Amino acid sequence: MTVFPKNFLWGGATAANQYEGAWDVDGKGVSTADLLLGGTYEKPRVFTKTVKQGEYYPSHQGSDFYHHYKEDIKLLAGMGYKTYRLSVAWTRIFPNGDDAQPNQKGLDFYRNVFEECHKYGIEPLVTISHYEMPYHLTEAYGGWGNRKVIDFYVKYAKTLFTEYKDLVKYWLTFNEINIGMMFGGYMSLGLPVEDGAAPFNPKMSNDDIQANLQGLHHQFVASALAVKIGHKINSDNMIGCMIAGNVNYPLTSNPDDILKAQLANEINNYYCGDVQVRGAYPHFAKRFWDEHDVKLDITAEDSEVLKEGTVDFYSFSYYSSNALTTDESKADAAGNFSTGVKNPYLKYSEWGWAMDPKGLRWYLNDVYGRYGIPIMVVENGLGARDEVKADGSIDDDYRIEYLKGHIEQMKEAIKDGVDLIGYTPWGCIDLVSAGTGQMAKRYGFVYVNRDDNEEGDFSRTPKKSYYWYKKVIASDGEDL
Ligand code: BGP
Repeated sequence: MTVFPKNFLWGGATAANQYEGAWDVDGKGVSTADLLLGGTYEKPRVFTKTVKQGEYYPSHQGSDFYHHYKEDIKLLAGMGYKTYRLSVAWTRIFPNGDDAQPNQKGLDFYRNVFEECHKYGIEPLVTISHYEMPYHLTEAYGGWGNRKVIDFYVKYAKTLFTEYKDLVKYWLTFNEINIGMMFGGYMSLGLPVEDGAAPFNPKMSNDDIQANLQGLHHQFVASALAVKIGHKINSDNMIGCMIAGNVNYPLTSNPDDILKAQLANEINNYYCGDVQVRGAYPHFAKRFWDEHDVKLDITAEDSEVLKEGTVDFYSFSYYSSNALTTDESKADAAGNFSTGVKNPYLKYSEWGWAMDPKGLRWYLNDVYGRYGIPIMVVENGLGARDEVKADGSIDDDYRIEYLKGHIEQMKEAIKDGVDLIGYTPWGCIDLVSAGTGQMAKRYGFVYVNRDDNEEGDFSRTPKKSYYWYKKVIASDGEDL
């Protein structure tokens, strides 16, 4: 008997706007993600309102999955994948978002991709919206700030459920739905921002918080409606939420630190999780709204829909943890989603993200204890610079070590009693990083020959971790 259940969904994950490339072919419209300039290690990505040809490398080309999907899915099958998480680009299906009819070429592309997956017995897990939406919806309607956008999303989701009824059973309504409220809404909420504004903005004013939370509320309603429709179209559909898993520890046993960490976990994780899993806002929401002068427009009908459209499973991304303190003299912000301080017990990646496998066990137990529904870890991994050796090989032992540590902790969580049903590490084939817009920050088991200077022929090479992960899957997580 292995610890991981026999039908465990081993796999990997990507997202359209970071991976597909071909941003303007076959009728695809301009998405919000297409208007983000690439950043650097030090400088965040910035938004621009007009497409300036040539300035959007590498995101406009990604890893060119659009033209490599057969080869890529074969590589995933070579590792023994049971599932592959990918997103559909909304703008391939509805180029402007409010179009009367879907774009047939976009529908055909994903049908081909899903059929290719099934050729190898790989179950697609589809994110309906991953950090992007048609740009036209932000220009003409104000993005998720406008209730009308709910209808456009629902029409889009309904089109996918209907079109791929025979091919897709696992769905996620929105990627990291909590990110907009944590960092500002451009990437996930399509809220209008000034030309040049950075998409991640941790210093939000009360007005921004109001706008973000209202946009988020519209997304909640859209998600719940999609769940209801998805179940009606196919009662076998399993539709999940996707939360950026935010593990917040108190830096010390000072009760102030403990309360601060508790509040961070409540706001960053349970605010969204509770609405999507339990169907209602949590007890602490009202105080948070009052303290930030937020007045949400929530209709009686919305509340009914939220109750009826709860998800079938809980999924989340996990990369890192935060340590929090009220002691301002210790403020040396570290980590990806962190507003916290350095945790002296952990090592940090080159990008300043704390590496904390045990945080994953903590989070799994925490959310399972709260919700009691099946859980999937749909993103996890180490962003690193890989070096191609003279003989062409890539020895990414650091990545193996990172993933091994996390799989060991998932095992512990299963022994603890958590109903964990799947694991899809992030960027299984190298792709463009969302935060920096770079190719240099790689996550893959497969190397893509393309760099930040537009050099490389997009050829694919399995890294050392490819063969390691293949062994992990073949042994159901026993041979690490
Ligand atoms: C998550 C996103 C992904 C992804 C990942 C890694 O938040 O859902 O899209 O990119 O983070 O982040 P980065 O690419 O910035 O290293």
